[in-house]
Amino acid sequence: MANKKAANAASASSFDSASLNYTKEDFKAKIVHHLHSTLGTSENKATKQSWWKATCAAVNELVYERLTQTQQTHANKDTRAVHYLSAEFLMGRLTANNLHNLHLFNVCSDALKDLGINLTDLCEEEPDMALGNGGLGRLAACFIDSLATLNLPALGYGIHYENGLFRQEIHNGRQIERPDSWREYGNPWEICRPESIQEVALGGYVETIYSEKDGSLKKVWHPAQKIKGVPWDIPVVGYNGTTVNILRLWESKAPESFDWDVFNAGGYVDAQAEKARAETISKVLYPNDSTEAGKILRLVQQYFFSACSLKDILRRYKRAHTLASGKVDYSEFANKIAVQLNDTHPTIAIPELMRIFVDEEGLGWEEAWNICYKVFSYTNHTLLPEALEKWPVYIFERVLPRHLEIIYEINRRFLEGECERVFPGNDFIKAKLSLIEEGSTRMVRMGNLCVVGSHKVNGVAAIHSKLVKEDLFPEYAQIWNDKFCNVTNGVTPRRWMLSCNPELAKLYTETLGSDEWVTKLDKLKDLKKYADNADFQKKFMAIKHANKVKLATVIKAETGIEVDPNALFDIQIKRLHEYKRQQLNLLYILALYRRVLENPDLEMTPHVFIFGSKAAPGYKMAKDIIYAINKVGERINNDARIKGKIKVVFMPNYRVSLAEKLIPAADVSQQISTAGYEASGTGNMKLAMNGAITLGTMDGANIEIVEEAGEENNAIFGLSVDEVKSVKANGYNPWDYYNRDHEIKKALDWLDSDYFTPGFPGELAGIKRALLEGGDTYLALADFRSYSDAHARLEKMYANKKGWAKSAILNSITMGKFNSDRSIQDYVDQVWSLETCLVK
Ligand code: GPW
Repeated sequence: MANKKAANAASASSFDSASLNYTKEDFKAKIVHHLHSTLGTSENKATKQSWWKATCAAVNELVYERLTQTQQTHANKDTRAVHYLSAEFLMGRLTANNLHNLHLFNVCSDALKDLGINLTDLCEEEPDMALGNGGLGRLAACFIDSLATLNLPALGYGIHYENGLFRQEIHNGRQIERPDSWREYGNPWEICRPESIQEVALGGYVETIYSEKDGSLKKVWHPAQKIKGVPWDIPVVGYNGTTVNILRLWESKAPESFDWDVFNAGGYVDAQAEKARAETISKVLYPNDSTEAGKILRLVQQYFFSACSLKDILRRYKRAHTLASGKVDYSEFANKIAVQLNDTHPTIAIPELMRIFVDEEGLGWEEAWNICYKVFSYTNHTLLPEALEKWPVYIFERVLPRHLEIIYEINRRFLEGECERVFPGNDFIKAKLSLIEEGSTRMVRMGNLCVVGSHKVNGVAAIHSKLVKEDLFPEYAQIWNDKFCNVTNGVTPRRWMLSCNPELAKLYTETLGSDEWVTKLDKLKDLKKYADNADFQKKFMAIKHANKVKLATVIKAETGIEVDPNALFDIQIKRLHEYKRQQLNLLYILALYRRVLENPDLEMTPHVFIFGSKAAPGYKMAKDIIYAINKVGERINNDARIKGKIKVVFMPNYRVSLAEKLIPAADVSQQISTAGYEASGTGNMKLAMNGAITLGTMDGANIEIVEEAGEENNAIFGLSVDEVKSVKANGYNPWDYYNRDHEIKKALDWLDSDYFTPGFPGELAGIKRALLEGGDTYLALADFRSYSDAHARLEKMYANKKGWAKSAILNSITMGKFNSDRSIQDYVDQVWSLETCLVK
């Protein structure tokens, strides 16, 4: 019985289709129908892209039905909902994900097979929806998957960038950025909603009007410009498929009416230029991860999507809460609306809601504020000073003059109220907590505004939340201790196991006799008894090997490099940043290469170092590190003396769909940030779930990962958060390490030669300089020896096949905590107090 159930759950399409009354034949008919009637082509002429779009159209028949059902149910019940405001949603591809969540993957695959088409191939037709930079944007994508899966009323709000994150090409080892036009040939998942267009204002001046009647002062904002926000909806299909929520992305347009005067005056060209300016707002995603661009356009983007989203929220609220008198009853607003700010990027929503309440809806300040802070909550994702947003006051004056006044008023009331009560007369602390930073250029501190204007502030891993409370905002924590909390990040097992590693998923489902783990990831712990089981280990390692074979093919196709699937696949995939320390990985590669050259008979497991990473286009050192990885790789990969013992692969254009191929094939997951700098990390979770062993520091969520999986099953090294603090406090001198550690010296001097860049000495010397003269801000040299020792421990572990299999299995099956469903449940319990709403 258990076996039969397992077989059904794992693979039989009869199970899938029966649950939805969708048979293979139905699906075939629908695809062919859409090929004809939607795509206007026929079976013998259709391109792969047409087949893909026809398949999406067939899936959408179901998606739209459920979307409508869900939205009606939420509206009828007037449910409390969370609104997740994020400048980034890194969705990747949606086809396989939607099919899995509807339990239609196997039916669809079989239907297409009959039509002579391979579904996996077809999925490759879909361009990634890369509307995000990295972890923060991908987290938002995992979270909306979990919100729908948990049947929670939720909307994602963001920007409909015409160009997502740049496409990376590598030319002679260097990163070149190319535009990413993800919807050039149409996107079958998005629906334009002209009926929900919003208009927002920018610039201009504020007029103060004195009322003769009651002596009050009224503020009237006379904006200089209006921008139209056109919503595009992406259905977000929950696993099991009953709840379909909406991700609403705003595209900027010039309002129809704007240019008539100019137009009639013969200003056709000016009018077109004006139109182009309006459309610039949603043109492109800023490619900076964890650093601030500080550009006016970025603030305009932030206001544009925050203001459009709030107007949308208010429109919906008013529909349900307008009294017979025509007045709106705002007493229920904070009970119905929760707004989560994904980092400080949408902070401007706080003064915008105050402006709407006070200037437009006629609420008193206190009444408005009492609603406002209860609505908002804020997630902090970094402690890096260069990533904490600050906007010059002069930019605010030009772009959002009324909002600046409101921020001043929030600040005045805070400093004279709560702040004065807890720190009476303490001007030093008041200056620190002020929403305005004084100085030659006065700045608005968006993080401080978030803390003052939210009822909850959370970090994204236990250690990070502690540092947010104790190091970043300690005085605020003295004022509002209970405001601060932790929600450890998570990732969706639907995309990051079920969909990207189907064979492993099948093994787990068959062994457990159920696929419950896909939502209740903790269930995988029941497999613990198999961690030592020779047969299970064999199956597990065979799947890993097959995934490595597949990846080797991709590597060959993308880079021309041959790698041996029997070698250890050691993977570091994440944005390029000095704090993430790809340069430390590179230093070790240099040291290892030298060891092999000096001792050609050195016994070692062949080792493939794989990188995937984009650098912010303006981040010189990051780009230099990419160049160095490629140049060092070129030399090593072509050095016959080392007999293929080391390979270095830099995979170009790292993105979600590439991550889905790399992660299932990883033996080792490098998570080597300087302790205290990586807020959480989420790639660490994805890799561990898929059976990679973590080579990492005690930073971010790594701490919680090894707490679950056992330190003995991973390779932990390096300074702890407290040790990093004390090393820095005692005056760190990287030269000491250079002078005392022979391998460090040799590796750095090598970079300062022309060994890797023949004829161009010193091309890689910038890295050495940053680590020595530059002071090695991220303590790479301090951690090098301990890192090298951890590598040695890994090698030893890998040599013991059974031991390795056991550790890999234990890593994979103990990651239940890092299911994003658990993160969302934590938000529900600690921050949002939402209720599930079942949709028929
Ligand atoms: F700087 N993160 C990111 F905090 O991907 F805003 N982009 C960003 O701009 C920022 C943070 C910001 C990442 C963190 O670096 C990573 O540690 C974390 O796991 C992720 O956000 C999701 O919380």
